[in-house]
Amino acid sequence: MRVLMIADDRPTLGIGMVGYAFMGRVHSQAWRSVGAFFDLPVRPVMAALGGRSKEATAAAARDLGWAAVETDWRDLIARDDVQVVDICTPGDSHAEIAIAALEAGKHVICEKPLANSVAEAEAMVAAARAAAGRGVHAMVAFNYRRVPAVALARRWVAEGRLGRLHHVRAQYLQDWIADPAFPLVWRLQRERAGSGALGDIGAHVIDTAQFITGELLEGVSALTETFVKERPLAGASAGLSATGATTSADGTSGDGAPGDAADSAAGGAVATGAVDVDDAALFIGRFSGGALGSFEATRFATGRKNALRIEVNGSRGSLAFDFEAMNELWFHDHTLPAAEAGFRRIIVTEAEHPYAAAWWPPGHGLGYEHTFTHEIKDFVEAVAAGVAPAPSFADGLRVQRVLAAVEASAADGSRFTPVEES
Ligand code: SOE
Repeated sequence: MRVLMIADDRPTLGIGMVGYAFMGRVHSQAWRSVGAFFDLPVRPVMAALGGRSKEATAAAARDLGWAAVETDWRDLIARDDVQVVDICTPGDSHAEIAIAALEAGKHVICEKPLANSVAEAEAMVAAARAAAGRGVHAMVAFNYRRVPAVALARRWVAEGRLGRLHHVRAQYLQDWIADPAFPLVWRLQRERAGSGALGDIGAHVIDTAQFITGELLEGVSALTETFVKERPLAGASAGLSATGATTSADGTSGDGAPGDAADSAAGGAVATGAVDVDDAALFIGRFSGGALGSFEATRFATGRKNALRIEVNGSRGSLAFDFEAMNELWFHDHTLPAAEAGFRRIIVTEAEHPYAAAWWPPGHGLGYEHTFTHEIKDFVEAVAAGVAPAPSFADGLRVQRVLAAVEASAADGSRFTPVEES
């Protein structure tokens, strides 16, 4: 039987990924698929997967398509076949891993939020700036920028189709921890995650709003709340939950994504722990161009699964997006006569729409995973061209500063004016 070897003389780009829960799984899908749908100048090679448990990491590497396993991320960074380090771990390890990788001359893509504090983010920006001088680049993974409809929204704002912006109304609504029996996974622990809904999905809301408008939030006023103050401790279990969140033997490496099931012993008394992060954050803000913004990030919006929503109102028109209908963008052209105007639905799957030409014929639609493939494609093209990918660590620090301002405002009760009793 003749075996035809497909010649591929492109340079390779060795990838090493740390973490294999929900983000690790969707990043792996992106690394596996990007070369099949985009004509890249280099060929990504999924060289090694890093995780603490040798057995669980080896199983994940086999399932997700990684060639080798490292049980210490330092060894993964040191590998000669790794030129890129992809950080898919909880936020408390982002700074240490990213700085070490950059100093070792490895390009870095790091999941959001960039860090668990402004100080950590500042150190990461300093390391990224030093590395850039050596041709080593870093990107923070705000994947919703790579939804075709979101990228089209930014394009239309930049083209002036909305005119002067007056309002930005942005929400990120989930409901996966509304059940008090949901365990105290790492996303609900300040030490691991830095904050609750605010840093997890509020970071997306902030970055997406700034990305679409091209303006920066200059000041905020906020409220936060923790609705459930005590939760069962996350038990010890192994295996993939429904959404791919992996819990290792000690139950701590679970991504804490939707579906991380509590596996406490059935029937017996369940140990509990205090929740020290926000369950919901609401804040208002003013953008650098003068627009007013209202924002919401909550994982208690029962009935909303992954509803990242944004509406932008301008003098010449408005647009509206909801990730739960991610292939659609609603646009209102306010320059039309009122009798003909109103929001119309654009199906963002035409070849001239961002990223769409790489996939299916119009109307067939994309999903959550494709936003990561687009993100990885843009990252690889930038690194191969020797230019800084976006969003940069400095962009990630900007979001971190907004997160810190929200927390400071919420902590300062003087900003909240009680309504007088009649
Ligand atoms: C959990 O809220 C989560 O997995 C986030 O961490 C991701 O960033 C978001 O894309 C989906 O929901």
